[in-house]
Amino acid sequence: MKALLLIDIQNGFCPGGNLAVPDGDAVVPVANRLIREGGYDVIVASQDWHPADHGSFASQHLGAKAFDMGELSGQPQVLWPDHCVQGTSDAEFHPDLEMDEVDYIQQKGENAGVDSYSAFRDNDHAALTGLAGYLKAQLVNELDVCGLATDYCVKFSALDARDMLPDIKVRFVSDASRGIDPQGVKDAISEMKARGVGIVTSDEILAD
Ligand code: VGL
Ligand code: ZN
Repeated sequence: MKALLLIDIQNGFCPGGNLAVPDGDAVVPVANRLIREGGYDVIVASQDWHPADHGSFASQHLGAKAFDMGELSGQPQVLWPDHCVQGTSDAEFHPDLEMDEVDYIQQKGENAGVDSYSAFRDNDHAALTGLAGYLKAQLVNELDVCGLATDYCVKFSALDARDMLPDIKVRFVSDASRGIDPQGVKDAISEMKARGVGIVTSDEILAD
């Protein structure tokens, strides 16, 4: 069974959003083509879904400003602008993303005390989201990962898929993803490659 994992294609990470990724909305038409024509049996979308007082927000740290380094749950933490707060339009999926074909939505980042870049588990690895169990139950053996942002949630989700589902073939779809920092994207791609994640384009997938 082939699955597509769409990471955080939400207003907050697109132009006009609170944590806009450069060119973030460019992933939407590519994701839609994969949804329609990619031949997937299972389609999952993750949704960054923070309480208003989430500890990853710079606003929750005295004297901090967005993009400073801080600490959360005993780990170094980039302090973000308030983003993807539950129930706000910032947290909604991009309006053009074709959600009709999405089988499962995995929300994450609800615990104010820890961040969750990965759609599989919190950054401290203490709590699982349930996504690994869902994919196993669906007998998924191939997983393509894409979305926003390459250097954070996409990378951590792809690496956790490798760690937590070692029998699944995992690929990163480069043109269906955008990152926050250009060097961060390069490093993320090297790290994913080194950990056994394949790198593909949507054209390669659609040509199969
Ligand atoms: C993300 C930073 C904070 C992401 C989420 O989706 O990549 N990045 N929260
Ligand atoms: Zn977040």
